[in-house]
This record gives sequence, C-alpha cells and structure tokens, in this order.
Amino acid sequence: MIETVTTTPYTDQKMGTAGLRKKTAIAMQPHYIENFLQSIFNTIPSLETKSFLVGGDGRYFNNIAIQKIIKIAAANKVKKLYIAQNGLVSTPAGSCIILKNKLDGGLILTASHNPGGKNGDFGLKYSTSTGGQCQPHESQAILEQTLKITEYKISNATDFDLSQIGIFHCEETEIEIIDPYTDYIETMRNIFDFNKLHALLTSNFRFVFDAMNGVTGPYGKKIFEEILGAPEGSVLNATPKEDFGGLHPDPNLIYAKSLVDLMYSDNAPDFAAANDGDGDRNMILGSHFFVSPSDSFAILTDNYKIIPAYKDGIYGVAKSAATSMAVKRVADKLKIGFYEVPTGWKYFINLMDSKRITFCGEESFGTGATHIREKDGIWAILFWLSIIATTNKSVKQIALDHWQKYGRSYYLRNDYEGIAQEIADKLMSDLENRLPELTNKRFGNFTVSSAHPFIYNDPVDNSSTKNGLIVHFTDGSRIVYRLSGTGTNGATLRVYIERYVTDKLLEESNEILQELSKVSQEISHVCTLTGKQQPDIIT
Ligand code: G16
Repeated sequence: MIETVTTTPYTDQKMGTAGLRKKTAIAMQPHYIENFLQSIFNTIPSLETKSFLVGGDGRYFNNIAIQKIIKIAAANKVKKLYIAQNGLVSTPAGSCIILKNKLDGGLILTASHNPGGKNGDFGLKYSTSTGGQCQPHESQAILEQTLKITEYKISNATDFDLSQIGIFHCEETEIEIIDPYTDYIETMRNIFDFNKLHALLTSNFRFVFDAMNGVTGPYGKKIFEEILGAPEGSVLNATPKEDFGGLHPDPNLIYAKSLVDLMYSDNAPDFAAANDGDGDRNMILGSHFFVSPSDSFAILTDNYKIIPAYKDGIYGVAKSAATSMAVKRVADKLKIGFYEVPTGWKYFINLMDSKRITFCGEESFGTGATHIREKDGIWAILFWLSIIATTNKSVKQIALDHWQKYGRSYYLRNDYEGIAQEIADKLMSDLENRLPELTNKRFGNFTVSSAHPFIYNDPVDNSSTKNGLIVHFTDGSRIVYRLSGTGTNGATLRVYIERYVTDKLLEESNEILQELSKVSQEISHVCTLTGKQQPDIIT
C-alpha cells in the first residue's frame, strides 16, 4: 500500500561541500528525511527505469533512514535498489559499485569525518551515474524541490531484514541485498601488485591501520589481514559503530591521537594509516613522521610508474585551490596536465570523465584516481605501501627524497570554528572588498603580489564557481581563506597557509609558518571579528 503524506518544506536542506549534513536530532525531525528523499526523486525522470545503491558508514539513524529510502523509492516506483548488506558500504566502494554495475546513482548515508551518535551528525551524499556526487546544478534543483514540497509518497510495508544477501520486493521495486566488498577488492587487485604487497606485509615490516570504528574496518580486515597477510590485529578499531565508539572519526593529528602517539613512541611501527567514518579520507604516518595530505598527493603522483595500473602513463592531476602547490611542481616536471578546482570532490568528475586527469588530491586528507569518482582512503594506503615495497625506503626517507628533489611546501590549516554565520559572512565579504588594496603591501617579511577570489571555470561544462579568497606573496607563499561546507555548528573559517622553501627541509611547520599565520590574522581581521585569539584547530 502506498500512502501520500502531506508535508511542509524545511528551509535548511541545502547541500554543502559533500551532500546534506545535519545534527542527528535535526535529521530525525518528523518528515525531514522523507522530504529530502522525495525532493531528490522529484528531480529524476523515469524512475521506473532507474537503479540506485543504498548504504552508508553505519552511523546512528542510518538503519532507520535506509528503511525510509526503501519505502519512499518503492512508492515512487524506482526500478531497483541495491542495498549494501547490513547497510554498510564505504563511500569509495559505493562509487565503485555504481560504476561497475552501471547504476543510475546512490544514496550514501554518511556525515563522513563528523562525529556520530544521537548528539553527533547525520548526512546523506547523493551520487549520480557518474559514480560521484551530484553537480551544483543538480543540488540546486533538489534544493528548489525541498522549498516547495507539499507531499511525499511512502509504502507502508513493514521493515526489511538487511542482514542476508538476496532479492525481495517492496511494492514493484526489486530490492537486492549485496555484498559491498567484492567489487571494490577486485578493483584494488586490478590496480596494485598484490603479490608485492603480500610480501611486504608478511615480512618484518610493521603496519597498522586505524579504521576509527568507521566503515572501513571490515574492508581493512579483508584486504590487509586476510588477503595481504598482515598479522591479525593490524587493523585497529575495526568494527563499525553507530557512534564510532565515541571517536571523532577524522584521520588527522588531533582526532587520531592514539595512533599518532603510537607512531611517535619508542615502539613505533614502520607505517600507520587511518581512514575517516566513510573511508574516503586517509592519513599517512611513518615512524616519528607525519605526511601532510598535500605532500602525500605530490609523492604518489611522482611515483605513479610503480603502480601496474598507471605504469603506461597518467593524463594529469588536479587539486583543490586550498591544497598546497607541491603537486604542481611534480606535474610540471612530468609534463602532465595540472588543474585547480574549488574544494569538493565533485569538481574533479568532469576532468576525470574527459580524460584530462588521472589523480586528484585535497588538503582535507583526500587522494584518489579515476578508478572511481570519490576519494579513496584504502587506495592511498595501498599506493604508499607499494612505494615502500618497491623502494625499500621508510616513509620519512621517501618524503625527504621528494623534498630534496622538489623543495618543500610547508603547510598548515587554521580552523576557526563555531563562528556565527553572519560574522563569518561579513568577514569574507569585507576581506573580498579589501583584496584590491593588498597588492604590494608589506606584512613583516612578506609582500603581497596579488590577491583575488578563486574562480573556477570548468573546461567541460563551462560552469563557473567562486570558492574562497587567495592572497599570493612575492616569495611564492600563499594564504587561502574559505568557509567550510561540511560543519553543522555555525560557520568554520578555514585559513590555509603555505610557504615554499628549498633549503630548510626538516623544520617544524608551526615554526616555519608562525609569522605567516600572524599575517593571515592581520589580513582577515579574524581576531577582532570573532574574539578568538587563535585558531581552534590547527592541522
Ligand atoms: C568533503 C569533500 C571534500 C572536501 C571536504 C572539506 O569531504 O568531499 O572534497 O575537501 O569535504 O570540505 P570543507 O572544507 O568545506 O569542510 P568529506 O570527507 O567530508 O566527504
């Protein structure tokens, strides 16, 4: 039986950098998710011919939301849903399943690296047949639907058991519960030399992977322990939990603290990595060494020939504007294409589909390639392990060699969190208005060479996007300002600070960037406008 339920719009369902992200309590309001799902379906023609993947990172409220998706999709006459067994699929594996099975898209329930649980966050990433998240014009169309919705359709079927692989129906819609691992693991096997990796992980090389109680625990167990032979127990926090066991599943120096402490202890393993809640982010650590995401991306690119899938060449690379320039130096040396896009993996999709690029990377702990249309935490780890297995060098030595060859972009991101939206908006618009006056101005040892908003003109669909403000200095240093699009608590100002040097290669980033951090405050007036004397988080 299909019911038509009368509803009224919620006015806060605009998608951010990566889908809809809300406090769980907000997402649990009556009709909230129903409105959003119906709004998505309202934008998709011929639903009776369409198939979608459904799954997520296992966070609180996902199971309830998945049942709603099944019933609303069925009421809207969707042809078929592929549901990940137990509702668990990583964001990269989801993209892989959509592409391999030529699905029309997916509803991936995750707020990524944001905390979970009743008091945490809930999220939904809507992917299309590209395997990646919807484009800005598509999210705009969905937003418009959310603002005028008056009813949604839902089946009154009882809840379904998602634990057994198999096929059943809800109304006319076919529902197939699928194994979320096989397609993804096969894809990894086709990219990397698993024999070489097996030899490394069964040697005396000490490897640790922290899944942070997110969805990549079972993927990590299967790939690193069962297939590649790492000792049992190499995968930490391997069971997906609704509240991530109280962890903030963001793989960085602050939130993956126990892993970082281990890697800086006397008993440090050779290599450690962590993923976020939905498995698209990665952090790489060596013994007493942290690889910044921008450096990691540059190093992977420089070593592309090591990987069987890329040995014949790569098209080019792209990074978000906020990411350091390290990879550009590699692209220039390799004479491959280089692109700079706004923050958000969706902006890489056109470049990948048009074969302009093969790899992409972001400062926000994301790296990936054209095998899927999302960033991929496990892919990055397998790539790093392949470099180590081939070169026989430590993580630190690999990074040092890279810096000796190319110089080093010292890099920090300063986050000012929980700012009132009006203040954050004012800060950005005032700063944008002041940008023209900054050119040739001197701040301590740094002189501004140019300052402008970052505007991206997509070479494929000719769309234009403005995202963030960039200040360039005469010595090549840069400061980028932008507001985060993934938070759920007021606004977060992100300030990305970068300085390129060729001599002092093993200094502390904090020290090298101390003066520039102060300059970033002076230029933006952040302290006066927010009352904060320093960033809340420095990564
Ligand atoms: C998402 C996007 C990334 C982006 C990141 C940070 O990652 O997919 O492309 O870099 O958010 O965005 P912001 O600076 O706006 O908070 P994830 O892992 O949260 O899906």
